[in-house]
Amino acid sequence: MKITEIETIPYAIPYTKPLRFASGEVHTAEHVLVRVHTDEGLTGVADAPPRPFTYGETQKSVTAVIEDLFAPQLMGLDVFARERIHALLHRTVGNPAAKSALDMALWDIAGQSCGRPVTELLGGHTDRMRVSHMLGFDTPQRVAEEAERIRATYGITVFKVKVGRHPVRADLDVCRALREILGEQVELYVDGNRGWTASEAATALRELDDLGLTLAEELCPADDVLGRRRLVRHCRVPFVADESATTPAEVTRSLLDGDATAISIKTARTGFTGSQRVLFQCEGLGAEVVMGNQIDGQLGTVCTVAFGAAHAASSRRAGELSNFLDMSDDLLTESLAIAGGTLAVPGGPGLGVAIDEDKLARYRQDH
Ligand code: MUC
Ligand code: MG
Repeated sequence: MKITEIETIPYAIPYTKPLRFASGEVHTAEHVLVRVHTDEGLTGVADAPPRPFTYGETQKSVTAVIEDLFAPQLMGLDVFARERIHALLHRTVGNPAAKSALDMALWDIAGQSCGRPVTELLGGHTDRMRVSHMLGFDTPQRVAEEAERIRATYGITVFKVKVGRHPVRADLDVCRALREILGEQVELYVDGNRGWTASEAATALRELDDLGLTLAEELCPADDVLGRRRLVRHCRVPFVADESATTPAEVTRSLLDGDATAISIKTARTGFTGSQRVLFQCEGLGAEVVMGNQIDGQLGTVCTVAFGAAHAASSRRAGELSNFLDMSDDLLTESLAIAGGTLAVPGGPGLGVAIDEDKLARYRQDH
């Protein structure tokens, strides 16, 4: 089955509530919908969420690199020649969201062509994941109110708290308020998006020691080589590398060098093929993984839960699957529903979802 056309459709959907964190903030989902068409009439779809502050990609760069470089190289290739396709894509450095969207759209086609969900092709371990909700910067009272609302509405009891502000106290107060108001039954962990120095992070972890945090993510830059290693060595919970370890090679170096003891896997930046490489390496090296969220919409979230649920090691911890709740609208014909603190993988062939063409026409920005 041959690739005949690749569409890149920029679209913009506002957030009802912006997400603020140490390395940036997001007010509008300015993503690119990628559709791969074939000579057998099957079409694969995936979403590319550019994050300029982390990977340097923008909506325009994603569209341009696919249209100008990748699409001409991939035209006419067999959709199942994944290794050949990846060899071509990797002749260009960077551009993780653009490459990942192409990879996942091809898996969508593979699933459709054999009538099975992608999650089964990837591993078929389970059909759902527990959900972790991400809490952005705000006052202690407002963050706690949001967490209470999310727990009451969706049954979510795992929260990732964004930290990395100055003064450090602002974040410590938020974490303490969450524990006091939500009680011992919720799981809390923190993500600094490299906002603190290693010594600020060490002080913060000491101050939060009694809160029972379960993970600490990117509290300081991995480029602060010795400080970061010292921090990781003394951290009592798994220290997660997210944006500092975004390829299988970076993951290996990060774990072997002592820059991290766990890894965040994001399908938006390693697709399904690269995410499996990262996951299997982590298993081989004895490092835990978390399914992370690149501030995905519903289509991106479907990819994350499909991958996470497919393997024992990626479904063990709650996955970050709820950022889409703060979007004012989305593109899928059927909305995802989080209930009882879990999200089920859609059941149909491929990714099991369809794009609402009326909504796409409303939000697309290319005409
Ligand atoms: C996270 O885990 O860091 C913020 C930026 C991004 O790309 O992902 C988010 C969440
Ligand atoms: Mg992170």
